[in-house]
Amino acid sequence: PVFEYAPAPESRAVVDIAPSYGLFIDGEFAEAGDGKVFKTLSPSSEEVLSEVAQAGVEDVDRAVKAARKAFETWSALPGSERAKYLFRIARIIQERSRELAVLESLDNGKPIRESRDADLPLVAAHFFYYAGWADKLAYAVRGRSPLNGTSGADPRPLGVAGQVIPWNFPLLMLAWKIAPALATGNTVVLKPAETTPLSALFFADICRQAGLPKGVVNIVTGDGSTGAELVAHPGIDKVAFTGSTEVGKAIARTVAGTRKKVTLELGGKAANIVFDDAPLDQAVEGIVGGIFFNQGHVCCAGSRLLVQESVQDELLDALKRRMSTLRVGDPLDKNTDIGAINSAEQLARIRALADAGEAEGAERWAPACELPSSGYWFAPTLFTGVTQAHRIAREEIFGPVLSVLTFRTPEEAVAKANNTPYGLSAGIWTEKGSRILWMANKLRAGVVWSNTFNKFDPASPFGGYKESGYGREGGRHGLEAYLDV
Ligand code: TXE
Repeated sequence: PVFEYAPAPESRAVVDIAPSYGLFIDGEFAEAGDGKVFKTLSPSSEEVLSEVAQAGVEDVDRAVKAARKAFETWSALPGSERAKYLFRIARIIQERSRELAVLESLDNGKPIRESRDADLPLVAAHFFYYAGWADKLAYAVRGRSPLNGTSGADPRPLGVAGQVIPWNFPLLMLAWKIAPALATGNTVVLKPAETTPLSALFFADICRQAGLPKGVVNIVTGDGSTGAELVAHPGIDKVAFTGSTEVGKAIARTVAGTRKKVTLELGGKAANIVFDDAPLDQAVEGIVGGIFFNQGHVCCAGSRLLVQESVQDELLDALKRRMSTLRVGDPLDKNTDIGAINSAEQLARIRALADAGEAEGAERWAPACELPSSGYWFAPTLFTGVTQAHRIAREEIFGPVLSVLTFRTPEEAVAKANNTPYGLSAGIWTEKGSRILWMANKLRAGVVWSNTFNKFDPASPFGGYKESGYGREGGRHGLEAYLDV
């Protein structure tokens, strides 16, 4: 039976979305040079939220030049002064967090509970965390030679960072990119994804509210062509990208012949590995959060469940019971667990891969749930009888679809978990501490969680092995991506 509940909608009136937005260049909002615009929709209703400027090559050039000019003064500020701006931005984000959470849920489709309780607190936390680094860099990174006490290392900003971000965590990915870049004295031109441009434009307004000097942050909205222009611009010193592996490879090719430094955070196909001694109720929560959080639009999502054969039946029964209580629907409803799929294109990708799973012989299961009639939706879905040859075991689905495989021994679990071109994250569920240490050492993944999943902290480095990209964001390691020493 469909789960019954009383809707509890968050007020949409807390956010005032203008009918149109320009590009944010040199501290001002301006139309694109050629006047081009595109529409951004709410994926839960298909309603047009606003019209946004599509930046062309000349707009990108203006933004890069503004960032270059601002770099001269911004990089020369004492770290303690840069920190003040970052602290101010962090506090304004906290003050405006309800408005920003509603905006993010409208433009992205994610449940308000997640944007309110996960995205926004983490966005503020990133700005606070990197604000704290801004005045400590010299002491933390500079080292004096023990031989003569005079020679040493001096950390310097790279210059102008061109940053391209995806649509799954629009404001959080912006924070991951902008906070460390500014703390280290770089200036920024950032391009948000074409389906979720609004929170970056609200962030531009926050920069003005914080009195951030003009040109330090520039936002150019547009599609992949704008991203490609930005990455190729000769005035950029550093490229930071989060998105698909395919585009990441194209960007690596573009910058290969230049002096630009680059960090790439790309796709994933994480294994969530459950042993028969694991606390099963806790594991079920971790599996559900691991794959259904943010509709599965998560690069480190636990999209492959590896379960020890002896506990398979018990675990899958409990998992199905739990999945039957998940509420799919209005992102602004505080009861909602799974919101809308971000775009028609992404929905088509998820459907195609799920259909391939069935065609290749895996068994498909989804709880009874009523999906809204307009907007883009996909029910939480489980595939059992999956083999390593199946596409749903190999390819990133980036949706609420879990593929279940089994194993007998820890060695087999490691071999299967590592049998993927990706290497972003993994999860281990067991009561045995020695096994956690042994497994964590063997797993080729940038992040390994044990007896938990999808836990984030601005102090922890995040990034991938293999085709999940290179470089780390977050923590002290995240500073290195923006510094020459
Ligand atoms: O990604 P794109 P898409 C994966 C996920 C998803 C698939 C496709 O599997 O199903 O990618 O999603 C900009 N030069 N991830 O098509 O195209 C684009 O405008 C420079 C995983 O949305 O990579 C957007 O701002 N930039 C991922 C950003 O790149 C370009 C998150 C991401 O879009 C460009 C998103 C180009 N040539 C998707 N082409 C993760 N790691 O979390 C596009 N862009």
